[in-house]
Amino acid sequence: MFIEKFKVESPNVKYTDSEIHSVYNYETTELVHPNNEWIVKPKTVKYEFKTNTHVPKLGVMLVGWGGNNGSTLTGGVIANREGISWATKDKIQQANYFGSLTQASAIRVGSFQGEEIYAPFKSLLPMVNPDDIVFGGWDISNMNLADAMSRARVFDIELQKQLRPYMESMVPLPGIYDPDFIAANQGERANNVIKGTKKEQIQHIIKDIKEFKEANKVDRVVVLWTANTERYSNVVVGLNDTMENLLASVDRNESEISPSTLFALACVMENVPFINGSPQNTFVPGLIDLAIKKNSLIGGDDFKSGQTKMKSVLVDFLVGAGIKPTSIVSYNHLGNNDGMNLSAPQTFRSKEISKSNVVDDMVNSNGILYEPGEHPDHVVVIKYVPYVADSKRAMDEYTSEIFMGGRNTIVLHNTCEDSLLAAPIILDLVLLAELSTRIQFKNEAEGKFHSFHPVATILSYLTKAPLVPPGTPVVNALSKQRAMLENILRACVGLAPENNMILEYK
Ligand code: NAI
Ligand code: DG6
Repeated sequence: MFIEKFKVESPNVKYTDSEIHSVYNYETTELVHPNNEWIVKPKTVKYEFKTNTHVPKLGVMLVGWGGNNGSTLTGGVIANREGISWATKDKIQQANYFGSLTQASAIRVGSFQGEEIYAPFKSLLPMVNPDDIVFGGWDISNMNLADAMSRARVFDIELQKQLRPYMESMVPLPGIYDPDFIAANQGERANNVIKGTKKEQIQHIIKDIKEFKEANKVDRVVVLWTANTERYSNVVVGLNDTMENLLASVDRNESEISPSTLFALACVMENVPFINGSPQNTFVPGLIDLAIKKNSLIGGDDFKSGQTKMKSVLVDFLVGAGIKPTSIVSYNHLGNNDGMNLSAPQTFRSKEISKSNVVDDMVNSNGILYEPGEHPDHVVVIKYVPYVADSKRAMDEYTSEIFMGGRNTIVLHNTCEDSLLAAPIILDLVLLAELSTRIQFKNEAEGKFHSFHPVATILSYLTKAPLVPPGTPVVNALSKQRAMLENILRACVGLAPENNMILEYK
C-alpha cells in the first residue's frame, strides 16, 4: 500500500514549529587487532539530529545553463509546474519527475495488517518542491533557453512548442571561457564571456549570484556545474595545493586555474553550495581546504546517470554473489555537444578516469575472489557520432569467472536520451544539497550541534566519482549509497535504518 505522508510518534522525536529533533542510537562496531587476531566489538553511539523545517525559496544557478542538461532540466521543471501534457505517437504524455530519487522513488515505512506500507522518498523530511525552484545561470553561448532546447533535440516537438514562450526570455549570463581547458571544437560557441583577470572573474560571479538572489527574492542559492567537461588541472605544490596558495595563484592570475575552479571559489567564498556534475578535478586540494575552512558545501563529481549506475549495481551483485568479474569493457557513442567536447583526448581523459574507478570498493571487498591489488581489466571507450544526437548508446561486456573455472559473459545495450537521465539527477543533487544544509547533529561526546562535513558525501548516490573528505572511504556500490542517504534521513525522524529483516513474519 502507498501512503502520501506520515508522522513519527516516539519519545525520541519532537516536532516543533521550526524543527524536528530526534535522538538516535547508532549501532556500529569497533575493531581491534591485538596479537594478530581481529576482535569486533558492537557499540551504540547516541546521536541527536535537528532539522530546520523551514523550506526556503530556492534559486538554482547552472553553469552551462544553455547546454542539453541545463535546457532539459529547465524545460522539464516548467512542464511539471505548468501541468503541461503533449501528444506523442503513443499517447498523451504528462510531465513527470521519473528518474528523480527524491520525487519519484519510495521508501518502506513498515507493515500494516500484513501489508507492506510505502511512502514517497520526499515525505521523509520537508524538501523544496522542484516546481518552486527559480532557475538561472551562465553559459559561454548567449543562446536563449528556448533555442537551446531546440538545439538539444531532446524533447518532443509538441512539448517544445508549449515550453517556448516560457523559455524565450531566459538568457544565460556570460560564462568564464578558457579554451585551454575544453576541446578546441567548442570555440564557435563562445560568444558570451566574462573578460578580465581571474580575480575579476570571481568577483563577477559573486556579483551575479547576489543580483540573482535579489532579483528573484530567493532565500538560498545552489550552484551546479553542468558545463563542458574540462581537462584535469595540474595539481602543483605552491599553486593549488593549499587554500593560501590557491588564493595567491588567483591574485597572480595563474593560467592553470580552470573556469570550474573559479566558479567553485566564488561560491565557497560566498558560502553558496557548489556541485560539480562533470568529471574534472575542479576541487583541487586548495579548494577543498578553503571549503572546509569556510564550512561551505561542495559535492561531486560527475553525474552517475546510466552506464556507471548499471555498473555500480551489476558489479556489486556479481561480487556479492561470489562471482569474479575479470573484464569489463564499456563502449559509448553519442552525438551531442558533450560527445563533441569529449572527442578531444584531454577532456576524454577526465571522463575515462571518473568512469574507471567505480568498481574499486566492490573488488576490494572480496578477498576470496581477488588477491590484494588484483583488479578486473576495465576499459572505457567513448566515440562521437553526430547522427545519434543526445540518444546515447552504451554497450557493456562483463566477463566473470564462475564455479569450477567456468566463464560467464553478460552483454548490455542501453539506448537513452542522456539529458533525460541527467536532469532528474541534477534536481536531486540541488534538493538534497539544500536539505543537508538544514540538518545539524552531534554525538554524545560532542557538546555542540554542527552541520555535516562540507564535502557532501551524502550526495554520493548521484555521482560517478564521489568526492569524500580527505582520508575517508569512497563507496561506489549503488545500493549502499542509497541506503546511506535514506538511513540518514530516517535517523533525522528517529526511524531505524531499513534492515529488511521483517522478523515480524518469521
Ligand atoms: P552540453 O555541451 O550540451 O552543455 C554544456 C554547456 O556548457 C554548453 O552550453 C556550453 O556552451 C557551456 N559551457 C562550456 N564551458 C562553460 C563555462 N566555462 N562557463 C559557462 N558555460 C560553459 O553538455 P551536456 O550534455 O549538457 O552535459 C553537461 C556536462 O554534464 C558535461 O560535462 C557532461 O560530461 C556531464 N555529464 C552529463 C551526463 C548526462 O547524462 N547527460 C552524465 C554525466 C555527466
Ligand atoms: C559519454 O559517455 C558521455 C558522458 O557524458 C556520459 O553520458 C555520462 O558521463 C554518463 O555516464 P554514465 O556512465 O553514468 O552513463
